[in-house]
Amino acid sequence: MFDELSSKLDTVLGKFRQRGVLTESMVKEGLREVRRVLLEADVNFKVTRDFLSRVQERALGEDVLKAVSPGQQIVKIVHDELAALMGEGRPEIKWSSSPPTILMVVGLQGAGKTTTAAKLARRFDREGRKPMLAACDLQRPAAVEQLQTLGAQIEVPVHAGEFGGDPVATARAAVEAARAQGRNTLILDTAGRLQIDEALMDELRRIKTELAPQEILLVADAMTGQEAVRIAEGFDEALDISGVILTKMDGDARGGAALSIRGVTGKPIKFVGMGETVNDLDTADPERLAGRILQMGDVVGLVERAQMAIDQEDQEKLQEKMLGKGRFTLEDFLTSMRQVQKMGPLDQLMKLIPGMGKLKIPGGQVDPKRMKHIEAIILSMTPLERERPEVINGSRRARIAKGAGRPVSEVNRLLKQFKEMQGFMKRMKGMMGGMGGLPGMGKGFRGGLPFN
Ligand SMILES: Nc1nc2c(ncn2[C@@H]2O[C@H](COP(=O)(O)OP(=O)(O)O)[C@@H](O)[C@H]2O)c(=O)[nH]1
Ligand SMILES: [Mg+2]
Repeated sequence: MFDELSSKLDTVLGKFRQRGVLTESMVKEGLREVRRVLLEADVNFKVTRDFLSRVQERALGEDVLKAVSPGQQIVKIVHDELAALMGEGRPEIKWSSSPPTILMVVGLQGAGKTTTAAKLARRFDREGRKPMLAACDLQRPAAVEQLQTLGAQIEVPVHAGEFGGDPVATARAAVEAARAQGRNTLILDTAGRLQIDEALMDELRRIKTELAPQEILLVADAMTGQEAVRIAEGFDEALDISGVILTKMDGDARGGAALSIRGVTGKPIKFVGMGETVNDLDTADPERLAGRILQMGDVVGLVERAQMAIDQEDQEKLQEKMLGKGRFTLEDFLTSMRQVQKMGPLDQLMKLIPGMGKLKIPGGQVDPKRMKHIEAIILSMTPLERERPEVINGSRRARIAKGAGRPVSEVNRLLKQFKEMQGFMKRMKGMMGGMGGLPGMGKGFRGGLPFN
């Protein structure tokens, strides 16, 4: 997601990072580049203009220009302003104190309403709520059927209206059904059109008036770029929506839609659709969205996952060895490998690390069986050998192989990989040093390890 926007911003902001002391004209020139990137990524021009004027005002402040590393500060300002633009904190659902909580899903035809309604039901069900789906799109016979199929798949009851019937009456009956069946969360799937039209808005307004839903969530297709902004404006004017769900963010959607919708309507992006199955719905965290746009990596996600698996102290020691002055030994290799195993697939983790997204890691995943073999080999080494693998000569290799019950070729392979990894780590140290640490990265950075 946001790949295109990310990598472009990365290039522009990279220039900032390299510069020492900044002059006013350098800042302006740099921000012109940022402007071009945002517009190219389909960010609304008005949103872009307002955004840049805020950034420029802060960036031209005395403090920044005189700072030790003004470039970095500007990157940080851009990041902060992006996060602010995306909203604050994680957007929540407004739950009703007298159930059922009613959520109305609205949007144009094909935006992903029906799919998203089912995804929401799935999520709420997993969270221990008792969802019910209501099919209020009665214009196309297939629409009701589609929701019923999805409902059956996730084992959530579906209240369906009759084809050609009155959607308002159906919605009202659905509320009754939910109450009668003790379902505390009702998700209404509504009809869509190819374009915003008065008849549709009128129908939706009537449902809104009748049911007074807690949430009116606009489902918008992220692939449509600027168009999504216009649509969001239209729906917001007619219905005063409470939030937006951006679908198809798994495709090559341009990140601009998310920024623009938020900037133009002021309504939060609450969820993002990441695929066609009922599980492909993520909560939208503004900090994370902003971070991704800037290619700072999804540091929060990375840290969260790493912390689940890794003991804090171990982690700091390891990080010091990887990125600091410490020597990285085979013993550390073993520790880190065990930790990474607990974290999940390596290639996925690496995507979360700033700048590592594009990096190809051979193999990517660690095969548990190979892990066991590697472990056996390292455990057959003496402490000296683990500390200084360069002492491992031919006869030591043979002894280690025998002890581990693995062929000598495997010992050789491991030693070769370890050497490659040390090289990789050196390069990484160089990179990290060159960047001098990125905003928000600091101690939060927890690296994965490259091996296959
Ligand atoms: N890749 C992807 N496809 C999606 C997503 N959400 C919906 N779709 C697909 O978009 C198409 C239209 O979805 P549907 O729910 O029927 O849209 P509706 O007309 O608004 O109800 C279907 O083929 C869905 O599988 C998403 O987040 N990612
Ligand atoms: Mg539909």
